[in-house]
Amino acid sequence: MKIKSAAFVKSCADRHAADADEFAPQIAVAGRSNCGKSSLLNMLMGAKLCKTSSTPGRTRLINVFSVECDVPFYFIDLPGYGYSVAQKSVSDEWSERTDAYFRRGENIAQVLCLMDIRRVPSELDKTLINYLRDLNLPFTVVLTKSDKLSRAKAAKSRMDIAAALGLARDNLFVTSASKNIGRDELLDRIQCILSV
Ligand SMILES: Nc1nc2c(ncn2[C@@H]2O[C@H](COP(=O)(O)OP(=O)(O)OP(=O)(O)O)[C@@H](O)[C@H]2O)c(=O)[nH]1
Ligand SMILES: [Mg+2]
Repeated sequence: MKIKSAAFVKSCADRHAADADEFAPQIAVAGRSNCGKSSLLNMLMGAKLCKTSSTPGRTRLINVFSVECDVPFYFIDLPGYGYSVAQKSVSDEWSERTDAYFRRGENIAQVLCLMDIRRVPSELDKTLINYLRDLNLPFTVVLTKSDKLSRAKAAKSRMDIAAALGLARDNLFVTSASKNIGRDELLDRIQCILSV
């Protein structure tokens, strides 16, 4: 799939998270803070539209982007979870906002669950996956930062993470935003999802 253009639409703050509902269909991006959500979106959209940062917790709002292509859709950049156990209020805030978002999620065509390929899935990662299963929301796991590992190590990590999550290996996409790896495969997958 070729993206013709992409643009920032709006940021939705806490109490106005429902403002995201009017956009359809949506491909939402979720994952731990700092796992590379905003960077992956920039790679997919071919433009630096999302703010990225080495400081975890950069994205604190629900950000909406419109994508022009054969099957136009919206990317939703969600705030990351679990960046500090000490800041409980922040994670509570995350759950409240995203929980409300997912529960209303009739326009969600797919949730991309991003995970750093170098990390064993955390309890929060597993919670997210089980939570999406419970809500019957379709998801795809996207492994990020594959440039940090050799090809062999990346392949092994993909297998281990798939096993830890109880998923088939084919359901996990390997990507690198800094090396532009996995872009075409993931965009084709998104096109398939949107075309059904
Ligand atoms: N080497 C490498 N670094 C990456 C890659 N993707 C993201 N990063 C780095 O990881 C850090 C976090 O990236 P972001 O895209 O801001 O992560 P995020 O998940 O949006 O973070 P929050 O908004 O805080 O939840 C930044 O320093 C990025 O440069 C990648 O593919 N390879
Ligand atoms: Mg971000």
